[in-house]
Amino acid sequence: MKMNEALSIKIDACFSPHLYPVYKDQESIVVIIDILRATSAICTAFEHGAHKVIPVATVAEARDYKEKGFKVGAERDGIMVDGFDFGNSPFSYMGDQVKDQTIVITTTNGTQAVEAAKEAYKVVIGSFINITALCDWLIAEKRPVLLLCSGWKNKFNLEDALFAGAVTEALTQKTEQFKCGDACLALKYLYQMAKQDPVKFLKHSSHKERLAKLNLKKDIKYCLTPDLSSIIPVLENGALVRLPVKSYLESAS
Ligand code: 3SL
Repeated sequence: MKMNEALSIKIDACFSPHLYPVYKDQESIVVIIDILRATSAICTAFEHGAHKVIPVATVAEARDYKEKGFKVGAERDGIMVDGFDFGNSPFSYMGDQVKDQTIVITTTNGTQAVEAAKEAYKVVIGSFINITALCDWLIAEKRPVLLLCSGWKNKFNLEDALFAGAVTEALTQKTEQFKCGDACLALKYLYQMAKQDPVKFLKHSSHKERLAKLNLKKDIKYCLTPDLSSIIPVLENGALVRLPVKSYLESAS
């Protein structure tokens, strides 16, 4: 399906993987969002040369991969699970650790969202780190978009909502082709209140406080930094790979 007229392409936001069945359809590109920190970590791994990232929902699946010799990241409740190679800090997914590697990852919320949406028309990974490349590509695709917030244990969270609002604002500012559902319209207004100082806006958010207690302020700052990468990870046959540069450039032109 390709659509061209103004305000003809649907964009909406879903506040948690639990709500995904209510929003899902056969047409939409689903953008997985877990700003603190899974989708930021995944984008970082690709920016630092990772070949593939295999997202899995359970620690048991992650362990199976570990036993087969893969490098595996596993996080639950913000903490690295014992016996794995990485937790969920984007700073672990840098340099030689990830270059040219296939990495497996399981996290409390982000990889659950990927699991929920895996049958969608297309699943891509969004973070502030790749926001401009992602938005430019979404505009060029001319497809309905569903912004799937991973939330926290199926509840709403502020940082994923903020990013969904930022994407909605960028898409609706750059083109008139998108018609917003109420959820993403609400998040666009939220982002407009927050955008002068997103870090301050998130000051009392539950997950920011949770990570700050774990001494992860550096991670928070990094995950809110825009445009450190122009790579868009896309799900193909159960693994995240880079969206081919050629198809991105062709659709952008
Ligand atoms: O739930 C997730 O996917 C994580 O991003 C949570 S945490 O940032 O590692 O606590």
